[in-house]
Amino acid sequence: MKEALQQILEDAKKRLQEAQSLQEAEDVRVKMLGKKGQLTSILKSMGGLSPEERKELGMQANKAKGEIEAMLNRTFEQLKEKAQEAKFKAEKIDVTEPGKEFKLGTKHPVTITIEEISKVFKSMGFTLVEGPEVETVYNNFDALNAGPNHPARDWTDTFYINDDVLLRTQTSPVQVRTLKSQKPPIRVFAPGRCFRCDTPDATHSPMFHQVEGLVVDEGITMADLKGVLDSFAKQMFGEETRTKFRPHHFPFTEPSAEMDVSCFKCGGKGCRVCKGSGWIEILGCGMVHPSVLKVGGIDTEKYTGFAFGMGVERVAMLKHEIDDIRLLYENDMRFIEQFK
Ligand code: 2NM
Repeated sequence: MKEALQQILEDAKKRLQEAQSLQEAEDVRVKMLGKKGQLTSILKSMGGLSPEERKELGMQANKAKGEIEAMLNRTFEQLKEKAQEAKFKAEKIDVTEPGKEFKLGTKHPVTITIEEISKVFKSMGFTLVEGPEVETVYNNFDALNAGPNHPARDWTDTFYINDDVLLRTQTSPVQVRTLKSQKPPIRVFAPGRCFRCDTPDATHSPMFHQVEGLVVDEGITMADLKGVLDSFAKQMFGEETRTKFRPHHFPFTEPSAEMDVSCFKCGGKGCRVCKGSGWIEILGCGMVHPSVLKVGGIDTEKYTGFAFGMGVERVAMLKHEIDDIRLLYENDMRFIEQFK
């Protein structure tokens, strides 16, 4: 029995020295001191011994148990420390390591252009207004003097939701809403997305952006229109820019005009950007038709107004010499990142 105890003690010592993990140490504890452990079975088998032998062996067994427990505690402590150290080592942070590079996005060229146009009109006292992309046929066409037989209303040119609702083909319905909700003096501009049923090509996209503007007050004339838009052209394309107005037709303005700017690339000599003419068509404009003002309940004896509209993609494409509108919607970062 004594030899057996000695053997258990040595065995425990050896196994605990070899234990690499807390689980291995726990396995040793169970094997030696557990209910079915080796030491326990020795204590159980003492029934057949004489009282003296039992006392002697009991003492020795308890001593061995104490020693094993002490070894176990030490081993547990050491292994816990080791595990803690390994954890710290794995979590160590090198504060001198350079930071991970992260990529900041860039603004889309259409957004940049809207912001540039907006800045100019804000500086002239215009207020930004917005309206829904899903509009009534009335606000998009009827209120703008484009009656039931106007060609722009054709279902092949317009995305109709139903007979009375469509995707706006221009931002003018925002001006209609403004005329109905505000009293003169009115000075607003409306940037936004528009939709037309076009097959995409280098210059057409079924979704595009416009910025339109509207001024209504007493005594507004074509001279105000020309002054504001000439000033816009100079702020947008450079102080040396000249403008010219050509007669045109729009259903919602009378008279109507298109404004050309002298080519900001060649200064008017003729180049690739202006297709050799020295001039670039930039926007449509005119004096708001009295029947449009009347829709807004505005007294046409007292008030007059002018309005204008321009394509944002067209301005962006001219400024940055982009030759295909589809490049703006492909989300190719190599393209987008060029406009910082
Ligand atoms: C253009 C050209 C000319 C325009 C007119 C109006 C309204 F609602 F006041 F009548 N808003 N926008 C207008 C005038 C738009 O875009 C080429």
